[in-house]
Amino acid sequence: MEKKNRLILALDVTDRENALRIANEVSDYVDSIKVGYPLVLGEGLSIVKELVEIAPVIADFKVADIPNTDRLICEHVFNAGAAGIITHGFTGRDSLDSCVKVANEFGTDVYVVTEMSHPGGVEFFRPVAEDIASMAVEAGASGVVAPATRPERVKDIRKIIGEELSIISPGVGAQGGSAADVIRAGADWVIVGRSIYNSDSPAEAAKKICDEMNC
Ligand code: 3DU
Repeated sequence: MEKKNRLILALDVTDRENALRIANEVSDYVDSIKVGYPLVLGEGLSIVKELVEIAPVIADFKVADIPNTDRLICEHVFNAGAAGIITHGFTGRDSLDSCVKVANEFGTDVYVVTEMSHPGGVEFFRPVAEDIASMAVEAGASGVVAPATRPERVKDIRKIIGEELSIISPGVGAQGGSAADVIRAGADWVIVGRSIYNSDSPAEAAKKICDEMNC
């Protein structure tokens, strides 16, 4: 993903019309659009084909299954035109390897969740986040997902993954995290949903976050 604005839009609206309107309004300010279950279950995977005309798409399906099922999911997503996919890592190295293999065939990116940004994200993830980050490096993932609500954890995870992998970081705005703080802590991109798509002016909201990060 080209680093221009350091902002990824989490497009968790559930209908095509709103999705395309918001995506078009913020396209100057975002490097990528993240879509997940809310929009794809609402409109089908074909929405990805439409959104890639506006910006590169990351599919946030938090893939977490056996290697064969993971492979099938990744193939669908990349055939639809997504430039990247978000996977879990707790399912183990063989499952992650399967996703990375498909991504390498398509020339796309795999981002692995380390520790989640919501309060419950510390319950089970905290003790394994570092191990998952190390595994992401060893498996040849493109990057990891780390919590903007805990910039100190982004710092910890950056130490483990080094400079080659990217950190994409959700939790800014509605979840309480600060874009500037988490970029300072070592994130490459922030992922922002509600603060943008629920705003009366998504473009102004996106611009404000960009300005905070000096991009
Ligand atoms: O809180 P927001 O509305 O800005 O949306 C954050 C997005 O990032 C949303 O799509 C959510 O599913 C995703 N996400 C997290 O919030 C936290 C994680 O650890 C991983 C993904």
